[in-house]
Amino acid sequence: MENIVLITGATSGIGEACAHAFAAKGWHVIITGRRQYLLTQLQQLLIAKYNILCHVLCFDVQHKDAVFEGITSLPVEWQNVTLLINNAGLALGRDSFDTATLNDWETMIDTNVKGLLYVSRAVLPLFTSKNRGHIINIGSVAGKEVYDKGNVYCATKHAVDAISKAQRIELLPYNIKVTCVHPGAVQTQFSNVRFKGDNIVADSVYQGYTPLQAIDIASVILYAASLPPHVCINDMVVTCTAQGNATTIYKS
Ligand code: NDP
Ligand code: 8X3
Repeated sequence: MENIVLITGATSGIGEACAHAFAAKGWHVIITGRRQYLLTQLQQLLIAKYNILCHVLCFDVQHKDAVFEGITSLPVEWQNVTLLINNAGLALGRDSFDTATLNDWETMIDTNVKGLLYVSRAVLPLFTSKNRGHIINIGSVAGKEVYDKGNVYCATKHAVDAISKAQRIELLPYNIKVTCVHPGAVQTQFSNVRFKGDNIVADSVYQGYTPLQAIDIASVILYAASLPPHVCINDMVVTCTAQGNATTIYKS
């Protein structure tokens, strides 16, 4: 099999849109997430709709052993993976530094930073052994600027930015591309998760302007993955037209 992509966080939002976008172009996909039933549903849909192969790995990226067990157990034909999209992530809460919940901080750090590190290291031998590969990390505008009550979420996305830069220089000897995509506001389950099921507040995040949709970011990721072997997009900040930076959205 040629052109295999492993996508973390494929049960929703940007990751799910990536699974569709890559499968539509004939890529075979390894989809991962914590919710097995959604992974199974998506696997069936992708196979039926795009006539591609799809492998499911169900794990929580926070759990180091589960990540390594899952990836090292890939059937041999799937070990030819050429692209990793480190997308699984979340924000929890929009609270001031002095009142934010420590558990929320820990979950964001364990998922967005440590989870991304575990998955990257687990997949890496499949790239280095073949002297090729592409890692696309999903950062955020929150990894470029810090906003009020963004504290630890912003810190985790700044870490993704730094990790991407480090991977890019340190993996040069293995001919591995590293791209970091930094979206602005994308209308997904992100805000429902951040505001812990308060869907009125979550919906209000996307009112008064036209936000990005998950497919917009998936299209950009697909573009970055489709360039010739000698071309690597290092870094992309992608917002909707109404958003100027992490804190400025023109609402009508
Ligand atoms: P969604 O909430 O729609 O999707 C998040 C995905 O991450 C789900 O598939 C979820 O799967 C997975 N996930 C979360 N925690 C874990 C975990 N511990 N282990 C494994 N998988 C996990 O949000 P988005 O699609 O918007 O978010 C995707 C990425 O994009 C995140 O990294 C986010 O920070 C980033 N981003 C989002 C923006 C936005 O405005 N939406 C803007 C900038 C960046 P499951 O629950 O099944 O495990
Ligand atoms: C998600 C976008 O603006 O809530 O990373 O940080 S934002």
